[in-house]
Amino acid sequence: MNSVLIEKKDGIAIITLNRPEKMNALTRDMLRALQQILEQCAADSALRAVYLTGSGRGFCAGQDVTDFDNTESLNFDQLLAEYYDPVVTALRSIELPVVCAVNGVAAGAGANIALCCDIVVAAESASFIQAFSRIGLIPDSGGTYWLPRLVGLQKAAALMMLGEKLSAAEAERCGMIYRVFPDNIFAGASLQLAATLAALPTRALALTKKALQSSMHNSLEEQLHTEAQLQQAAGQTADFREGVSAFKEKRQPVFIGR
Ligand code: T3D
Repeated sequence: MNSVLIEKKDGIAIITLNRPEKMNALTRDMLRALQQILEQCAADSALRAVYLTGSGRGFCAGQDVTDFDNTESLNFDQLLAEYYDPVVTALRSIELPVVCAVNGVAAGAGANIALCCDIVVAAESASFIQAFSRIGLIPDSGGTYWLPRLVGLQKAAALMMLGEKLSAAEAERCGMIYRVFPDNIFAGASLQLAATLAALPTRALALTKKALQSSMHNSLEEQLHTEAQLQQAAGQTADFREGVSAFKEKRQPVFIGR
């Protein structure tokens, strides 16, 4: 059975972490598979959105802790560079909106992979745990980059040092995620969000993603310059022409993603 599933439907790449009996804890094979799937998605011009979720009752429990058998000889530098960091980089650099649908608990690297996606939604029963301190590690997979930017330094420090479980409702309240959906409508509502994004002007969304990423380190002056450059690119798309025509003709635009 594949530990990461991919299905392409209506312009959406639905990627499912699939090791439900272990809460989708990540093995090296899974991380490699995820990297390869994201590379394929980036190269597929028919895609308009990515939807990442987990199978079973968890989203992802982070690194499979049973792989840490010989703790003395682990080379984290190499493990992160080879397995985790490429996943984070791929999710950030893919020129498609990425919805992360957190269907259950997201712990350790599982939580941080979720947080680096563009729009994170969660089922009401889901939760987030920066589990690293519980086993004597530090947060990785970009967690120390995203979490303080999302919730502020104080809250990030407390969540990461204490390793406490945060409910989906609290994660929404503090700005860690976009939205919580009741469990009974979560699958449909989160996929509908991806479908909505897939019908929008894909190039403009990709350029928006790029602009937001730059804003993390730019000065205002630099960011204004970046916006001007990216707007110039958006203005060259067929979707921009369609958006303006549709407005003038008082009809709904039909975007083609180019
Ligand atoms: O470079 C590197 O490699 C380092 C990178 C590190 C990144 C990290 O992610 S470090 C953090 C690793 N993650 C954790 O420490 C989380 C460990 N898991 C938990 O705390 C809990 O399992 C959960 C809070 C996620 C879920 O709790 P619960 O009570 O809902 O479920 P459970 O019964 O604990 O788990 C169900 C099964 O999944 C169970 O297996 P079993 O006993 O039925 O055969 C459990 O052992 C397994 N499982 C859950 N998490 C992991 C796991 N197996 C391996 N690794 C896990 N991380």
